[in-house]
Amino acid sequence: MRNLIFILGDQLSPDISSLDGADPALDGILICEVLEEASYVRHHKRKIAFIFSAMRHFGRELEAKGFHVRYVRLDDPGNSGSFTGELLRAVQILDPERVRVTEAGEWRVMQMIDSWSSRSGLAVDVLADHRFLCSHAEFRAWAASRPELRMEFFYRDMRRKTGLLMRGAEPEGRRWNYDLENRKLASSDLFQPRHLHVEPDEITREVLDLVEVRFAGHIGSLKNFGFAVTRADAEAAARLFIAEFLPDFGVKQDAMVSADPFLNHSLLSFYINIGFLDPLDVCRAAERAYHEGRAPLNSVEGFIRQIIGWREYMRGVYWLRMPDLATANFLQATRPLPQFYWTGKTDMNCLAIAIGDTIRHAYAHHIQRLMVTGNFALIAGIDPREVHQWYLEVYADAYEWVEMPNVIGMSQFADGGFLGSKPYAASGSYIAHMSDYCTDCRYNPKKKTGPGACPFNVLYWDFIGRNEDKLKTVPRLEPVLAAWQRMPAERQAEYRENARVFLEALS
Ligand code: FAD
Ligand code: DLZ
Ligand code: SF4
Repeated sequence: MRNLIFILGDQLSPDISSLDGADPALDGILICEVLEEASYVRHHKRKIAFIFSAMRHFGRELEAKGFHVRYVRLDDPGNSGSFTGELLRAVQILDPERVRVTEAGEWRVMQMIDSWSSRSGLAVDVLADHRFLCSHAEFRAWAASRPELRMEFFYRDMRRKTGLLMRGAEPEGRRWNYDLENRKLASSDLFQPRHLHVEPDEITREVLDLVEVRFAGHIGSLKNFGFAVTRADAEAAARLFIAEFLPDFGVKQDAMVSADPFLNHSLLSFYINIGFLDPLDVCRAAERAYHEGRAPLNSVEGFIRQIIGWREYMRGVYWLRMPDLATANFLQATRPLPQFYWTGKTDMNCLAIAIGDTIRHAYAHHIQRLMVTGNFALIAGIDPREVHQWYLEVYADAYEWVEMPNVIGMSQFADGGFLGSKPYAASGSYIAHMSDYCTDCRYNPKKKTGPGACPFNVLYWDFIGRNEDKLKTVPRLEPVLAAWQRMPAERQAEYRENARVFLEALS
């Protein structure tokens, strides 16, 4: 065998760089389900089932192309349980001349890959991951050329680089960003189309049985599992999104509705992150919808920005800042994650719904992640490491390279503002304005302190007061800090005391 090509569970694309120039007559493939990956954090059951089934289907796809695929199942006798162990076993059995692998998304796995050559005695070719628009070197150079990083400027460069929504050197419509038009409220809509649900086939059913038994203690349930586990079905999900949901994606993107966990979000992050969908192809399809009059500019621009802007920016920041990002704790938050994050059992209705959706679907949309579960953890002073671990476990699209900068940086401000220009802290009035959650809550979002006051109100001002010195470095918080400083001392003390009592009860 010439090359042993190791394909990791989030590299399930025929265009992955490790397969460039691969020849079924000369090269073999290794794909393996290993306990270490499934248990280094206790992933949601749906996440493990999705990844294993997707891996099994992809293995079949490569076999159909004539490749020799060494596919190691979790329960195969002799499975060593780790990537490195499986590589060494495969090398012994298949006797390749070299090993090829596309760089891992996660720092943790790259550390393993770096040891493979010395451990196997073979040359290991580690190839860049061309699914991303911006290479590590390009991002480093971009970051080095400016005093502070801001996604908006990075995004504009990605627009120029791809030509997406560009008219020559000018952005389509003469504006780069249409977010101002996108902050609308939404309500439950009986005529809302449904997102794709794929009935499990035999391969998926077998995986569901395995996960039910082997990961019984992990969060979530496998009931009504309907993820796409093949590229073809993921492409169908993308087409459905563009036809049915993209037109109103923009206006609904910041809304939260109790009866609709998905609204007009794409639910494509699972498939993009695992390699089933190419991010640029999805953006080009959205751009076509705009040019053909099937979706308005505010929606298409907003959607494209999330992918070529935020997604690429997060990956860039992750690799720029690792390994220090993992332990960043600018606000020195130390409180343990409340138990209700694992059950959804809390009388704060917004959290009960966002966490309930998460447990049911291994999914919550961006505003729930940022402004409900993330916001609460931030203002309650939860240890960012614990928050990070929760997000990595519970979402089916979570891989450290994208989850960690979103959590540690954007949501918990633990990087001190390296990635974003302000902490996403908000009181109950934000949630009351953007959602229908408060109408069924035992707390009152208008009440600031005292019995029945929304805990977000109390915690918000406690957060500002508690972190006053550290937040002085954040220009966008100047008006909020000024409001805190103008507040009479008794009022400040009331917020602090209410928060103390609430947090004590929490722990
Ligand atoms: P849509 O709303 O339809 O957005 C379209 C696409 O844009 C997404 O599929 C995704 O690929 C991309 N995108 C949007 N926002 C971001 C972002 N901030 N960072 C990276 N990509 C983005 N995304 C993950 O893929 N994995 C994670 O583990 C993850 N953890 C997050 C944790 C927190 C605290 C926050 C605030 C955000 C996190 N995100 C994560 C980003 C975002 O919430 C999800 O990408 C999005 O909710 C996925 O659902 P969707 O496909 O319906 O997205
Ligand atoms: C998330 C995950 C899980 C649960 N299991 C596996 C697995 O058994 N085998 C595998 O190749 N990949 C798995 N993954 C995805 C990997 O964790 C992911 O490829 C790396 O984190 C990328 O750095
Ligand atoms: Fe959440 Fe406060 Fe609204 Fe209740 S009142 S749902 S706790 S924001």
